[in-house]
Parts: sequence; C-alpha cells; structure tokens
Amino acid sequence: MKILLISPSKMIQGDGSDEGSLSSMMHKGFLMEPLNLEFIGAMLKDHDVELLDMVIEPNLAEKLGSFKPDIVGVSCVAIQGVNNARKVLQTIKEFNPETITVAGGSSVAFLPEEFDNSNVDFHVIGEGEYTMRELVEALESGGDFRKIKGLAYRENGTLCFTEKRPPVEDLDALPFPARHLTRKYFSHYRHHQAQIPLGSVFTSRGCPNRCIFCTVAEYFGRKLRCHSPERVVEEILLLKSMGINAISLVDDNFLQHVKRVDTIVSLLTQKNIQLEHINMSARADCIVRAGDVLAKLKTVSDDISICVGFEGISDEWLKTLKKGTTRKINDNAIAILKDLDIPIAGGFVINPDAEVRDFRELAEYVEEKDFSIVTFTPLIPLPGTAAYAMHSYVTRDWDQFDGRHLVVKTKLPVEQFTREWENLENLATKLMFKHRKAQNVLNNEDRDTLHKILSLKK
Ligand code: B12
Ligand code: SF4
Repeated sequence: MKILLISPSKMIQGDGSDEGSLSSMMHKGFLMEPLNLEFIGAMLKDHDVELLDMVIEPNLAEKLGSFKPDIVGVSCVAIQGVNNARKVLQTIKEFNPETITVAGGSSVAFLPEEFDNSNVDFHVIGEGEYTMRELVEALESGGDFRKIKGLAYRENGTLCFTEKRPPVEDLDALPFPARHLTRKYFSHYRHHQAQIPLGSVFTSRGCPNRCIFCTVAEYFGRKLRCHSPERVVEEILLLKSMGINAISLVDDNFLQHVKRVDTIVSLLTQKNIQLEHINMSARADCIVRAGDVLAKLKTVSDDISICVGFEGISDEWLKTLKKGTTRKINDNAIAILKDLDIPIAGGFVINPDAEVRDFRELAEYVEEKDFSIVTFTPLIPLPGTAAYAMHSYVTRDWDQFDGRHLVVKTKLPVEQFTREWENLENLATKLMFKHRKAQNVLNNEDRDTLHKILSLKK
C-alpha cells in the first residue's frame, strides 16, 4: 500500500503576534527529525512509504497529488499542535475522501474528542509501531481491525476503543528508525545549541517520576524501558555513517540509570567515537549522581549541552510540582555543570500564584548562576496530567497552550504577571547574548532584530 506519514508544521501562531520574539526566533533555529514517524515507517518496510516534514515542505496538496497515498498517518504529540493537525487531516479528506487517515501521538490519546470527526478514520493510542503495522495489514487484507489493540475508530457516529495496547517491552526488537525517509531533510535538522546537522536517538522510554505537569509517565508508563547500550552505540555509528556528528539524546532523562549511561560512554570510548556535539535532557538529581560519567563523556565530545528541568527555586514550589528535587539539589547540579564547563541550560515553571518578589528572586538566581539558555513557562496544565484538574482555565484554545500564553488564572492581575514574565524573558535574551555559543541559534537577520529589541529596552 502507499502510505504517507506527515509531521505537521511547527506551531503556527494564530495571530503571528510572537513574530520577532526570542522564542519565535529560537524555534526557527530548532528543528529535529520526526523520530516517531521514522519508528513507524521502519515497521512498514513491505509497503511504499514516504514521509513529509511540513516544516520543510509545507505544500501538502502537491504531495498528495504526486504520491496519491492510500493511507496517510499524521502525528500530533504536543497539545499546541492539535488544531494544526486537525487542519492537516481535513485537507487530506478534502483532497480525496477515499484516503484512509490515521492520527497518532500523545495529544490524540489524551484528547480523543478533538479527533472524533469524519476527517479521522483511526486513532492510534499509545506507542504506534505494532498497532500501525497491524492496521495496515488488516486494511490491505480486509481483516478485522476491531481486534487490533491500541486503536479507536468511528462506527455509527460513535468513537469506539479497542483493547489497550501495552507499551513495547523489548525496545531492541524494534528496527532502527527509518532515516532513509528523512535523509533529504537532514541538513535542516538542528538544535539551538548546535547549528550543524543533528541526529536524534531515543534510548529509553517511560519515566518513574510523576511531576504533576508532565504527560510522559502517563503516556509511556512509569517503568523505564531501555535500549541496550550496544544498540544505542550502533545507532550513533549509523548516524555517523550518514555524516552526522551531532547527537541529541532525546530521552526525557538520559541520566536516569547512571550505570547504564556509564556502559554507553565506555563503549563509545572503546570504539574511539568522537562527536562534535552531544545534547540531552536530564534531571538535576541525576546530574548530581552522574558527575563522573559526564566527565568521561567529555572525552567523546567536549561540546555537551544538557537541558535541565529545574522548575523552581523554592522547595515549596518543587514539592507542589512533585518534582522530587530541592533547591539544594539544583544548586549542586549547577555546581557540577560549572566544574565540567557545561553551559547551564534549563527551564523554570512559573507558579500562577507567583507574587512580584517571586519573579524578582527567580531573576536574581538565574543571573547569579549565569545561565546560558533559560526558559520561563507559566504552568500549563496538560490533559492527562495531575495538574489538569487543579486549575481554573482562562482559555481552552489549544493554540494558546504553547508556553507563550497564560492559560490558567493568576494571583497577580494579568497585566502585572505578564510584565514580570516579560522581564524574565528579557533577562533570558540578555544571558543568551552574553554566551556567545547560544547566539548561534539565530540567523543574521534575527540577530540584528534582537540587538535592536535589546537596545530599545535598555
Ligand atoms: C525531542 C522532543 C522535541 C523536539 C521535536 C521532535 C520532533 N521532531 O517532533 C523539539 C525540541 C523541537 C520539541 C519541541 C516541543 N516540544 Co517536545 N519533546 C521531545 C521529546 C523529548 C521526544 C520526542 C520523541 O522523539 N519521542 C520519541 C517518539 C518515538 O515518541 P512519540 O513522538 O510519542 O511517538 C510514538 C507515539 O506517540 C506514536 N505516534 C506518534 N505520532 C504518530 C503518528 C502516527 C500516524 C502513528 C500511527 C503513531 C504515532 O507512535 C510513536 C512510536 O511509538 C518528547 C518527550 C517524549 N518522551 O516523547 C517531548 C514532548 C513531546 N514535547 C513537549 C512539548 C511541550 C514541546 C513544545 C511545546 C515545547 C515548547 N514549549 O516549545 C515544543 C512543541 C513542538 C511542536 N512541534 O509542536 C511535550 C508534549 C506535552 C504535551 N502533551 O503537549 C513532551 C511530551 C515533553 C514533556 N516532558 O512534556 N520537542
Ligand atoms: S518532567 Fe521529566 S522527570 Fe518529571 S515526570 Fe516528566 S519526564 Fe519524568
């Protein structure tokens, strides 16, 4: 069968109001391979599969016209992409109502009602590799898709769910992501800390923690499932054979099992693998435990960036978020990163009940610790998280759940909250400019615009 897999364009801001902001500029320099669709594509090797990354090739109608797919799969992982994914699905059906459409990703699982319409034939709920393969087989052979686990479909105007599909237990049994589908796009895949072609490797799924604002544990499960260190290194070698020398380890917390990471690093060293850049996300408490391993990793690449969800500077707020860390742990992690000469990069979640002094203390902390890259996001309670039921919303427009708008009520008047938040954003911009490397994210035109914005704000 002819199957088109679509990664819809990045968040389209409805009113374009953030054009010229730091975040919109950062997003321009920030595009990564759609691993989800590459994992799915790898399971469909008996079919004629193509992948469309709409950030790079936005002309959907042209692709539909030239490829004429029987089935189109559309991913929707971040909630702010819901409306956009819905539009893409609508365009596919308008183009040819006979095309079978499949939507997958965590937002489809957590908000099935948003995809319950005649533009969507199937919802894939949860990890999609086996579900999609079985679905395509059933559609081709006329088999009964109702027996396939992890699906939702419309029947007589009602959304029906099949039995739940458990997460993939043996990750190494999955084929490597089908990068032949995205090879043509690879020169575009970059990270804000590495402006050279970048490969992504997802070495583990699941998270044993339960931060109240995060969907990962609910979606991928609380048990950490890992690829073997040998498979991780093999995948890095495959990327190197494609000429890729910068790697993003996109696990939610790459350092969760320090011993495993140590084995990966030893294997990389034994094989004399050198990389121009490595980035990862990690928790502060794991950084504290992984200092020695990180020092060893620096012999593989002396350019490492780690994005840390610090989330807060008060133990009370960290406790409310159920982060399982403290300010002391954050301080210790920062000290280790400084010792290793790894830039301090990370994010904070702003409490909707924050007072002016909380904003000011956060600004002082970030400036004193000399962050290179820092993001400040007011709490966004996502469907599927514990935080979702705990707040009063000011909007349920998913376009606004993008980290740049307030979606829940704040204690301070909105104008005052927004002013304080803007001050933090300006500080983030200033710090980014101070650290030469971080500026690489911007192209020359954006850099000039930002210089202008900053000088006006002085
Ligand atoms: C790498 C990454 C990114 C990359 C982009 C990667 C990419 N090309 O898509 C960057 C850094 C750019 C990014 C940006 C953002 N991200 Co992000 N990102 C991740 C991260 C860490 C890994 C993604 C990944 O590769 N996963 C591995 C694949 C295999 O998993 P998957 O995508 O879920 O796909 C599986 C299933 O969902 C399903 N599936 C998915 N799509 C489809 C489609 C079909 C047809 C089928 C059948 C099945 C299927 O099958 C897949 C295989 O099992 C995830 C966390 C995570 N654990 O997934 C966060 C995550 C997805 N991101 C998140 C967020 C919030 C964002 C941002 C909004 C951040 C911001 N404020 O700007 C932006 C939004 C970008 C956008 N496009 O809308 C949240 C989403 C929360 C939510 N429910 O809304 C997550 C869960 C992180 C978190 N801890 O909260 N992100
Ligand atoms: S924020 Fe990180 S540590 Fe917390 S539940 Fe999500 S993935 Fe796990």
